[in-house]
Amino acid sequence: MAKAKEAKEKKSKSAKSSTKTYHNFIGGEWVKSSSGEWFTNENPADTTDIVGRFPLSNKEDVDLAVAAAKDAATKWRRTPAPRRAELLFRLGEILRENKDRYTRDMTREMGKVLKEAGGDVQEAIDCTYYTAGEGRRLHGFTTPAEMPDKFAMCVRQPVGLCGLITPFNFPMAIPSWKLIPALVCGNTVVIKSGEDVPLSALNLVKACEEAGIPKGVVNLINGHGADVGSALVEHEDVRLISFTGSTNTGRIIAEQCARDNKLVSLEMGGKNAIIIMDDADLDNAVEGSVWGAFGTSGQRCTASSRLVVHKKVYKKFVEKFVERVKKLRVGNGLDAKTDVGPVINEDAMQKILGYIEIGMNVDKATLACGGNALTKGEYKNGYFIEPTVFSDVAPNHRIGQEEIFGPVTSIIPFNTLDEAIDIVNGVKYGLSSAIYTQDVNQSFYAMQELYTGICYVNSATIGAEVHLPFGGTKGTGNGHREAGTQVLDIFSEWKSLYIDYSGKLQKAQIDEFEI
Ligand code: UN1
Repeated sequence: MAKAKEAKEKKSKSAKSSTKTYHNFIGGEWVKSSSGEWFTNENPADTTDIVGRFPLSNKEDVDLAVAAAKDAATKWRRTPAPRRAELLFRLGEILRENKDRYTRDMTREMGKVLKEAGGDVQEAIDCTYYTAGEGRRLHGFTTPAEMPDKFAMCVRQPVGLCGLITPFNFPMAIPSWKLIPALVCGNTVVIKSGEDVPLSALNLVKACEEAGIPKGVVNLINGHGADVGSALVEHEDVRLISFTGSTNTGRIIAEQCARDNKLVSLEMGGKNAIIIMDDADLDNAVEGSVWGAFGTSGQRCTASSRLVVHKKVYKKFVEKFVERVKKLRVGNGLDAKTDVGPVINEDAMQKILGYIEIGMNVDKATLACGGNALTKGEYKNGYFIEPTVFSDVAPNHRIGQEEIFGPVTSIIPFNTLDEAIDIVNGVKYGLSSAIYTQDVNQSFYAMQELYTGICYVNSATIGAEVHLPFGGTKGTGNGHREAGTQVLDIFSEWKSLYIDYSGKLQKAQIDEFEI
């Protein structure tokens, strides 16, 4: 793993002088890193295609960004929320106008096919419009006080300076899920985006600048998690860390935040499953399973990495599914004919191939199709893996338990709905689940019993919309939800207000009131 990183850094130093150069955004200025070093952003479908070079930042840069966010905090907090929201609506317009350009940039740096990259940008647009509307709501509540001539109410206040750490798989949508609610609530932010996809977050931040969001309110630092991410997490002026990424990193962040008494919201792994009942519309279930398992090359926290299939339709389903998967076209996401793009980098490729190895040689499941890296011809400069299906997987197999985050899915047979529910729930994660059935009783029973943050009926485990809460149970998170109005509970804190207009001392819980 370290080797791949080293190679990448070496390459960055030798990047051609014609390579486009991008900067950090600190206090409203586009600046290089204090080290003066750079890293390159490559197209994972063709690593000879260099998207650009970005500042390789360190703690010093984080300190500057945090100082800028701190300076901007009071003015931004005191800006009326509807005024803050006006800027966010303007941001939504800019994102909409530039959607095609952002989409291409994203496919080039991340690899997902153009249609999906367009969906990712669209999700950022949806999130921006939806959450900007909160500028005229941010509802609190009033409630009666227990004393006469006394008023009680509750309002939201910003938490303060937020560090936002985002992953590679949704390069614009996930930064927007954190940034927009943080801003509408009146916080200032420092973003550390995924180092494999720095351009999409930069496009979002540039659009914030164009929308007129004041200097210092939004700051962006590029670089590696070990340098920039941890400096942000450890900085004493950062009040909240919002993180999406791996469970291991999330745990380290949570431990650090606990020591420093920081707020922290975590969105981590998943091992999502679709149940396919014997009465399901099989063709529909096959289409949904292909989309859920291989969309974004399986690199979604919500990917359908287990297909739990009723024994009565098992053979038929496996046949139809494998036939359909074999037809998927793997290739460069910029080619409109491609169904499945590359995976993000060499480390990811090795990890996924490692799991395929485990599936074959440790779990001894049946490799129903795929299983190979694609390394020749059009694939030779990218990170491509064949869409891979394992059948006859047991619920406790490693490939049935651990998050693979790649184009690999496992088919597990079952006999009864209760058994299927136990299989779905029998992993350490709890993000998303789904059931295909025509039976209303079975679907409601499953919705009740599946212990996940998101549950679908007659569609795959992916496809969450921005106005519903997003997040998971158990090892997926720490109880928070992004999106919806629920995200406001991450980026604001409640303040209870009591106003006594009786003109005398009244003691709650002590004074008696004569009726
Ligand atoms: C993720 O899975 O990493 O629900 C985010 C979906 C998208 C967001 C996914 N709207 O599939």
